[in-house]
Amino acid sequence: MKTAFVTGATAGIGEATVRTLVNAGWRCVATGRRAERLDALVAELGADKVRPAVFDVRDAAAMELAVSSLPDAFAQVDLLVNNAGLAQGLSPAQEANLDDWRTMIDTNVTAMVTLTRLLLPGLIARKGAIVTIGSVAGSYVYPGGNVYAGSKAFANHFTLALRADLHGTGVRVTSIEPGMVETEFTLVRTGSQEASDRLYAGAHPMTGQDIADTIRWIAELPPHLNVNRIELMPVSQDFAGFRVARE
Ligand code: NDP
Ligand code: 8X3
Repeated sequence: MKTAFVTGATAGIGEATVRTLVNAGWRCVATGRRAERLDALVAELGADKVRPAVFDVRDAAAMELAVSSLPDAFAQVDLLVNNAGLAQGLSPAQEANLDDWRTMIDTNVTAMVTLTRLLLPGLIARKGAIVTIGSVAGSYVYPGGNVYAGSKAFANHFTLALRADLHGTGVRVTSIEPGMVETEFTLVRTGSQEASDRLYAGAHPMTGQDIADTIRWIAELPPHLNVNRIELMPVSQDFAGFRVARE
């Protein structure tokens, strides 16, 4: 049985990924700050299948402790799913809150590379795989995206760069770059359930399950095959965004 390490498993894409991988025969380390949600996953899927690891990914010492104290059954990680992340705010750069910017960089960039570096030796030893959840926001910018878009451009590109460094190791590396997925993402970004409901209403957005199915597909490809990057959107969304300001 293979083991996945899935960050951000208390909601959205990460939660669906743990459920999907476990139902496909994997074991999962499931991380997040909300312990009660991880406990619910353990109750649903079984303590032999899900190992909760409660820590804030911005706390490097807590992350290292969580990794080093994994019980034997979960310590040999074959698949890292770098999923934990967030956006905060939609203000234009000139009005944005610097604390929001730092939170996004600390979470989406610093924590992601820290965890990747920690798990890389084991992933190389086992010829494992790394899947990072980047975003279309890293390729196509939009007003108010500023640091979120920058952090996801970093995630998209760091993941491709990993592929170069891991050349010849047998480790597979994939950047998954989704568009609109209905999760708690917009609630977290705006602080408003109403704003979240409004964004998704009538848009037929993707679901966490759509992305989880993609992760499972990639994770279970034959060892000679690597998906470098994959961009997904709901049919209702596109990337046309040029504007002209006129006097
Ligand atoms: P959710 O808000 O539903 O889930 C985010 C997850 O990240 C939660 O489990 C949360 O756990 C975890 N997380 C956030 N901050 C921290 C932290 N400091 N420490 C530990 N865990 C943290 O959003 P999504 O499922 O949509 O987001 C998952 C990923 O997908 C993110 O990287 C996001 O940028 C990306 N993405 C999302 C898209 C969308 O439209 N929804 C589109 C493209 C990419 P907890 O709060 O319990 O700590
Ligand atoms: C999340 C998708 O378009 O809201 O990365 O930035 S978007």
